[in-house]
Parts: sequence; C-alpha cells; structure tokens
Amino acid sequence: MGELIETAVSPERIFLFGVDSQSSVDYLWTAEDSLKELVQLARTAGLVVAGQALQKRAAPDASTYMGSGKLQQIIEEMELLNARTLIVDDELTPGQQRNIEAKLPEGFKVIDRTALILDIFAQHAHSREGKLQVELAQYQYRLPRLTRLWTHLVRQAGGRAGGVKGGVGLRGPGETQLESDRRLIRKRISSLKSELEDIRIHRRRYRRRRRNSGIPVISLTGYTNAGKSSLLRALSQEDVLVEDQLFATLDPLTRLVLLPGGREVLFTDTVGFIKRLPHELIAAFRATLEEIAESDLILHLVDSAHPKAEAQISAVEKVLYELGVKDNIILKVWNKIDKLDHAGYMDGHSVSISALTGEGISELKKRIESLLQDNMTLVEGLLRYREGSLLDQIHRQGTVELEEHRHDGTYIRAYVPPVLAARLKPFINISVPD
Ligand SMILES: Nc1nc2c(ncn2[C@@H]2O[C@H](COP(=O)(O)OP(=O)(O)OP(=O)(O)O)[C@@H](O)[C@H]2O)c(=O)[nH]1
Ligand SMILES: [Mg+2]
Repeated sequence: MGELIETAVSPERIFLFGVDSQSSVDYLWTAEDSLKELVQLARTAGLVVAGQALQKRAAPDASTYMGSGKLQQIIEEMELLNARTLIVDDELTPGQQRNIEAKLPEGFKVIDRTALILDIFAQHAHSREGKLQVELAQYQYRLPRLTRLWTHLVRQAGGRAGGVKGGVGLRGPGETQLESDRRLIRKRISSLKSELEDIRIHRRRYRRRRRNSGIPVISLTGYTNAGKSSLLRALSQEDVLVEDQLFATLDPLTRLVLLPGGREVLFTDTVGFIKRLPHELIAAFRATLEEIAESDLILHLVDSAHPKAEAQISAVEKVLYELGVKDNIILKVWNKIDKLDHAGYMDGHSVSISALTGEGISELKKRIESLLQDNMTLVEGLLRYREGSLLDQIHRQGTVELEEHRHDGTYIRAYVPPVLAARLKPFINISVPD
C-alpha cells in the first residue's frame, strides 16, 4: 500500500505551511502548536523538513487555501530550499487541492495533513485488518480528489481490485479515464468494506465469547506517543513495540495480566489519537475502535510532560465520545512523571505513573482492581464440591473475601463479574445481588 503515496518512497525534502486564523485554533492549541506537530508527523513519515511558514489571515482562501501572492512566495522559497513537496497543515478541499496543483511548477506537489497521516498509517499497518482499514481510508479520501495527475496511481489500484486488470477493458464508449478510475475505486471500496464487515462480525463473536468468560477487558487509550505500548510492556513484562514516533501502534495487541489480588484481566493497546484525526480513519478503524466502547474499563494515558497535555486530553475525549464512549469508567493515567520536577497528579479520578521506571504501576494495578470491583456482584453461599470448576472461575475472575471448606462444600463470599454471578445462581444457595 506504501506505493499509493509517493512520499513513502525516499527521504523527500518538504515545505510545511499553515494558516493562523481565528477559526483554526483555540487557546489551548495554537497554529504554531499544530505546525510543530506537523513537523513531527513529517519526520515520522520519513520526510526531511526543509522549511516552514505560517501565515496570519482571517480565514483560508476558499479557492487556493493561501493567497496567490503567498503561494508564489512559497514556491520561490521551495526552489531555493530544493523542496518539491508542499504540505498544508489542514484538510484541503478537493477544489483547493486542484487549484494549488495548477499553480505549482512541473514536478512539484501539494498534500494535506490528512494525506500525511494516512501515509504514516500505511507505513505502520502490518496486520491484514490494519492494511485493509488503511487502504479503505486512503481510497475514501482520494475518491473526491481524483485528478488526471493521479490516474497512474489509480491504475495500480485497479490492478488490485478483485482481479480487475487495469482500466482498459472496462471503459465504455465515450467514458473518460477519470470516470472509469472512479468506478474502479468505488468497486474496490465496496469490496474492502465487505471484507472488513466480515472481520467485524468475527471480532464481535470473539468479544462475546470473551465476555462470557468473564475476564474484564481494559482498553489503553490516549494521544499518540503518550506511552500506551510502554505501559502494556511494563504490565505484561513482554516485548511490545515502543517507539518515539507518532502512530507506532496500529494493530491492537491484547495481553493477559494478573492483578495482585489474583484476578486476570486483559489489556488492549490500540491506535493512538491525534488532533483532527481524519474522519476517514475513524470510519475505517471502527471495527477495531468499537472495542474501546465495550471494554470494562478505559485507561486514558496522558503524557504529563507534554507542554500541550491539556489540548491532547480534550482531543482524546472528543474521539472517545465519537466512538460512543459514554457510560464507561475512564481512569486518567498521567504518564512520564519521571520527566516532571514534581510528584505528578493524583486524585479520585487519576493516577500518576512512569511506564519507563515502573513508578506508580503497582498503585495503578490496585486502583484498577478496586474500580473493577465496583462493577462486580457480591455472591455468598455454599458451593458443592462437585462444582469445583465454578470455584476455579471465582478465583480467576473474582476477588475472594471468605472461603471455608466444610463437609458438604465450600462456603464462599466473593465479588464476581455479573456474568459469573448469573452462572452461579443455580449452584450457590445464598446470593446477595446488587
Ligand atoms: N521518560 C519517559 N518516556 C516514556 C514513558 N513512557 C513512554 N515513554 C516514551 O515515549 C515514547 C512513546 O512511547 P510508546 O509506548 O510507543 O507510546 P504510544 O502511546 O504507544 O504511542 P503510539 O503507538 O505511537 O500512539 C517512547 O519513546 C517511550 O520510550 C515514561 O513513563 N517516561
Ligand atoms: Mg503504541
């Protein structure tokens, strides 16, 4: 899929441009902050930032995004800096994209922030599902932006679209290349959607089975680079990919972790969020992301040493809301406290940790245990010895408060997940629901 976007091929010299307008920023997140993040995104994509410019104007120009004088100035600067690619820190409309392209000299191109993020995703997708999701997002982004310039790329796409070879045999009389390219892309989009739907159904089934097993699922969420994978590595003591890069993780990874009280839980690390996460990506990654809304507990990891931590928090909260996260319990986890010159933040709704040094991790585990307990049902009573496998489950999934071995069975008092409580009902003679 990397071949879809040329920026991935070799270290390319690029020029970044942003508009500083009233509408593009809020007080927590200025146009400069956004441009800084764009530099990081560009580096993650393997590009060399040759230069950058920020222009103050009331609003982006409706037809060329920047004024034509500014564009001319940028082109001259790019020629001096030997940069051929212009990246705009916004999502360009298809019209703006075309109009800028028309004014650029031969061999120059313009891409927007969304295309850059899509490119990083394309480079970092490894699983089959991840690749399909990114491909879908790329085509959906590209379809309305299709111009003649891109027809060679589309032909590659056509070659992969369900055995259709190129655009040739498909063109009807009088049909233009562009129209047939669009048709090919639509066809590919619908086949990708149906493949992803199959995966989604499979995931749902798997989730239901997992739910029935009673093992709680905890989702690690947060802004990209907050340290989600580092935390999973620290919790599971296993090798998990950690990189000082944006969107290092794309494929969800789940690990079984034993909490101090003996309870097993599943932690799922998933794709990070960013300001203005392209909606094509949210749509394409829905199958993966809907798992977050269904988890028993959500950890919202924050890079507490990041100067824009507050803006990142609100960006994450916005995406979570879009994903349908409303009633879930969310625990805020201030990470990277080793980088702070104070002890960090701690209150009823948050804990402070360092995934790197391990500081605060045991406190985090305890907090998780008690939050999960709030969600559990107290059961108490006598369980006959022949129901030994249920007793096992109580130990694995619950917290046992009292256990006495008597002549006719085991007398037990424990907090267990509601699913297990329901299963115990026929076997345990006293139960205290709610
Ligand atoms: N100093 C310090 N660095 C940390 C800590 N946790 C993570 N990092 C660093 O932060 C960077 C990002 O860590 P990751 O665990 O890859 O972050 P992530 O949230 O999984 O990021 P994406 O998958 O890219 O969204 C890496 O360079 C980590 O070494 C921490 O507690 N302290
Ligand atoms: Mg990660």
